[in-house]
Amino acid sequence: MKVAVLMGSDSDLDRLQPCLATLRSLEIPFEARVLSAHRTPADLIAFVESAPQKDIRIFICAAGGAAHLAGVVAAHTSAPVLGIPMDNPPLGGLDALLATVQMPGGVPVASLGAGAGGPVNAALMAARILAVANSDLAARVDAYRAAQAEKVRAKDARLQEKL
Ligand code: RP5
Repeated sequence: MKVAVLMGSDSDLDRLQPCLATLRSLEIPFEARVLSAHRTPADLIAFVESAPQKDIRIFICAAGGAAHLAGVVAAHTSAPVLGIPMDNPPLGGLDALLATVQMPGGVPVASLGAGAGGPVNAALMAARILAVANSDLAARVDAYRAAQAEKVRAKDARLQEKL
């Protein structure tokens, strides 16, 4: 089972690296592509329609501005679509967030948060969805949470030493 990570532009890539790193750390195979709902619509639709043959089960779609990427993908697949509103100027991601959360009934897109948490949480949400039917992955998701808690405890311990 694979995840597709789609971005509307290569200008989104740096901020998406934590998403790719999180998928790698959870051993989730993925494809990452620059595909635009506006600039390469035919290529985007061809990719989405070919996804079942490649065992792609979830789409993560990151776009800024008008952010139609996730909605267009959701119109062409029955798989879960996770939208990441990218925080671009001049409106700081509010534009992309509003586009992502205003999908009409019948065409679901789940929106992750704008800002740095969104890309990581998109990977973790994809992992949690796939983990429903994959106990090995569920164990890795549990381990991720445990490691995260351990890091916070270590930070607290360092703070206590300084006080
Ligand atoms: C969106 O427009 C892209 O996802 C990107 O976030 C934004 C700007 O794209 P570029 O003009 O940098 O290619 O479609």
